[in-house]
Amino acid sequence: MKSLLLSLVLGLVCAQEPQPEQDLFELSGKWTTNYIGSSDLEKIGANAPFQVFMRSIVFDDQESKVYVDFFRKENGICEEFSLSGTKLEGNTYDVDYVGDNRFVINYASETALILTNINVDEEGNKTVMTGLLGKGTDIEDLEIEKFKEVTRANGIPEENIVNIIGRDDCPAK
Ligand code: SES
Repeated sequence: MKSLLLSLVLGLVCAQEPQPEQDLFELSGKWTTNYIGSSDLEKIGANAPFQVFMRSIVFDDQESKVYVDFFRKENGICEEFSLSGTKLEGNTYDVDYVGDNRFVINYASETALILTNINVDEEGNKTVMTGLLGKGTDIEDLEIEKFKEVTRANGIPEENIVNIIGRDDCPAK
């Protein structure tokens, strides 16, 4: 019975998976970082570069661009970053930020974005991160489950998931 329920839940979640070439333009706008999982916890700790407090993302698939706006903390001070990146094939995007980043959107809905980012820093260290972005604090349980699943599939243990929105005291914008 339990596994029946689980497969029903997984089936429902998978059915909403974006197509590889889905235009994400309509999901452009306000997004907040709710959770990040990381193969390296040091990259998402206080004052670390990937403790990213997202504010907005614009997917411009026509021009193969993406625009990401967020805050991070440096020495306890909120610093805003407005970055642009390039869309590669599928839902993969390339952004320069503390090294090179390749991120893919694993799941997209009106209320949640799940992404996986691979960062290769200036020293050549590779870090795999997953992010659950939302429209504020309320995210559906199913979407949190999906995020945990994506995180697990990337080899990131559950104890490496950090609640980011709870630490977000940077300007709302
Ligand atoms: C899980 C990583 C969160 C940071 C700025 C490059 C990396 N979120 C995006 N959306 Se793109 C990106 C992050």
